[in-house]
Amino acid sequence: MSDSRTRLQQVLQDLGLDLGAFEGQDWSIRAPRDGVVLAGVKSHSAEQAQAALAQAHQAWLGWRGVPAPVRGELVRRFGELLRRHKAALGELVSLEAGKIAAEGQGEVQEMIDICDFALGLSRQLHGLTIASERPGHRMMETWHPMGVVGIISAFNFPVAVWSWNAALALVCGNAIVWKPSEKTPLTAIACQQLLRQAMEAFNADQPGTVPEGLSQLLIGGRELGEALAASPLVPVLSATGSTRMGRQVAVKVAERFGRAILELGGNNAMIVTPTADLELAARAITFAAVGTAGQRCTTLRRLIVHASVADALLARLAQIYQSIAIGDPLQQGTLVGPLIDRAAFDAMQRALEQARAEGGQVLGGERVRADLGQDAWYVRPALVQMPGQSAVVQRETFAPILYVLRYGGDTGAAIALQNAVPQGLSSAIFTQSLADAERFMSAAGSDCGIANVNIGTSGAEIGGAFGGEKETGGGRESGSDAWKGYMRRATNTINYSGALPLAQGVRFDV
Ligand code: UN1
Repeated sequence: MSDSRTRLQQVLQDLGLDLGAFEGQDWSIRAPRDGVVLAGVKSHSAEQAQAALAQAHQAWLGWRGVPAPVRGELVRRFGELLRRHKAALGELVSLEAGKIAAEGQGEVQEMIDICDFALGLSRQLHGLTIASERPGHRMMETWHPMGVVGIISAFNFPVAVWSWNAALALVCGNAIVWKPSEKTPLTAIACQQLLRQAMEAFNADQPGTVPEGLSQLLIGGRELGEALAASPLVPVLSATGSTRMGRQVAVKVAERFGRAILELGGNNAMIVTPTADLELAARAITFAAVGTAGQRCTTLRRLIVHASVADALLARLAQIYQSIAIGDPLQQGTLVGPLIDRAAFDAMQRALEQARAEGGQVLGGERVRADLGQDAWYVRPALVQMPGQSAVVQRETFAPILYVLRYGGDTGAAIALQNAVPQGLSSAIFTQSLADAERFMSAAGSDCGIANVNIGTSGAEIGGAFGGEKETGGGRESGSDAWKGYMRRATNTINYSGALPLAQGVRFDV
């Protein structure tokens, strides 16, 4: 296995990137695949953060006046650069976040997809025309840019989640300030530099279109996130991460009546009914539960399976889990790469201990492939049969642990179990029964933002709105009309009648 640092040099060269300005001693970035230190980076100070916000605000004052379809052209150019550099940027994601090659590439594809979506959207930021009750009047809605959009992103989708926010925010006429996870600043630096290249090329063709400082990157710890949450220069703050982080951000942003778009923890379940295609379910469960080493917010964490099919399904899953290829994420054929770091491994072991204490039967979960690096944390994904939905099952542990619960009786019991956790991101049902599928998607069904039928809980396309309810935070990002979260709505009433009739028939004669 080639050394991660050597591969990093190659990737940076392919991307035409220079880490120079960011190199420093504040902290080290490790490659999860072999535990090797990739680089040292320096963090931004509080003063630098304030200066970046002021500069972004200044840039926004110019950008909001650029026609939306012209703003779309910037995002189109960025998407072109991503296409050109997909292989290298995808590999950088694998090096820094430990994702297997296909998922690193997939993440960049997700960026390209959202750029295409945002480009089309730049010509469709429509408002309604509304019938006025008064003669000679017209009512309509206009959508306007908000200002600076802050983006806090997590290590597990180090570039795609930023791009959902960035691409929409930019076509909607906002400036952006990004605070990536401390664990993945290199991919953020790469994206920022590629976006910069797109801006420079655009300005070379059409001078002065993109204001200087429109996109800012803040590298550092939670104090920078707090600065974004507190600043009145940030009317919208989109934050992805733990429920703990989201709770702090939400309160701070609400204190100043800002808008928070929150995408927090998930505790996603799949219901398997007696009529399900079990082979299809087993494959979907495996991708959703062990993909990205269980470190997606949409990872399948709870399997709620009907007692009549549980043994057959579990036998098949145990077989797959035993044979799944775990190892170097950059090696072809690997399906499960490493956990992000030792802390993630320790948290997983603690959860498994608690599960045992609560009566669980654990299969797997142990450390494997220690030969790949002393500080590289690979695990066999764990299948854990639980007697009930006890405390550990109700909590999100960011690791490949699948808790299995059996249900008897009808699908209503399974739906009730599914909804009886604090989180509400993604959910799925495997069934051939139309009635069960419809019930699951109905108002009395799944309480999650995503409710799938015969598909796993993870791997959403960018065209739909992404996000969830309850402790997941309620935010929506990416497709559908999520763009409205990045704009403000003005209601305009225009009177061309020459008279002044009042609404509700009010008489006020002067
Ligand atoms: C996340 O884990 O934060 O649906 C986002 C999915 C991906 C996005 C996950 N498209 O799994």
